[in-house]
Amino acid sequence: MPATIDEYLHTEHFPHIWCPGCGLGTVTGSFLRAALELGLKKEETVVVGGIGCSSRAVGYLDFSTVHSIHGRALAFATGIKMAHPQFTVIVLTGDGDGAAIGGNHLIHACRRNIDITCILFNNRIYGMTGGQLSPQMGEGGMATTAPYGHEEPAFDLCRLTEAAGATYVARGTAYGPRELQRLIKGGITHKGFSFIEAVTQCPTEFGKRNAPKGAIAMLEDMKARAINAKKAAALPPEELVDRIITGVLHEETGRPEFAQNYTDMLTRVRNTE
Ligand SMILES: Cc1ncc(C[n+]2csc(CCOP(=O)(O)OP(=O)(O)O)c2C)c(N)n1
Repeated sequence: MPATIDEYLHTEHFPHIWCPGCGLGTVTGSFLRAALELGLKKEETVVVGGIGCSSRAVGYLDFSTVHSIHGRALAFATGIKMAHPQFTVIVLTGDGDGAAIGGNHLIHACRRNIDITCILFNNRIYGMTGGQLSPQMGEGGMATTAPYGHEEPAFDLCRLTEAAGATYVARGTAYGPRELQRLIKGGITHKGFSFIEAVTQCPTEFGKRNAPKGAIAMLEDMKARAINAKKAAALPPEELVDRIITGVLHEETGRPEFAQNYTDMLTRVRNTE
């Protein structure tokens, strides 16, 4: 059992590709501390990424890892969980990877309530490919593909995944790595589909074109906008505009879990043959 998070890392692959001030390492650190607290075994834990700066985290992790293809991390993870239901399966994905090209896989994984933990790093832009807009950018955001300002609203990914059937939904930020660690730990121990949105900063591609600029200003903005769900519940909706509501936003037990249901169905069919 690893004694430090370094034992879950391929430090020989460092230095990593992330820019100075990027929040992806902070979020990955929260995940690793949650894994350490839970004592996750490397050979029984599969971490799947798609493609993007965020998905690239899997390349530095010493679990059983798959660096898959853009948008399809949840499809790979679903196959892995169905073949090996005893494994802990975790997906690391970006807002482009998980909510744009991979958005359909996301809602169907929620609908199935398959026992996978999905951590979506939301930096509101395509970082790896040079700053194209993602569905999470929101109105007014500037991107290489929205040089005059983006016209579309973003999804509230937590409400989307709850409505689609996820049974554990939480949001944290790179400003609050300890809270994020707790939320991720809760997601991994939850039986069923867990979705954790990790709001994080991309000072390079997002900050190049949008305010606030620079990692410190972006983190201060996150701090000012974040509000715990319990405090938010006491406020009227107009006071929650532009706030980042954090904490466990939805948790439900008792709904059937897909891999278990499918295994039970196979047993039933075999017994009646
Ligand atoms: C099928 C396919 N389409 C497009 C790409 C190019 N591509 C690679 S990463 C990426 C966007 C990644 O954005 P996001 O998931 O938000 O991750 P970030 O880099 O911001 O962490 C795109 C469009 C690809 N690799 N494969």
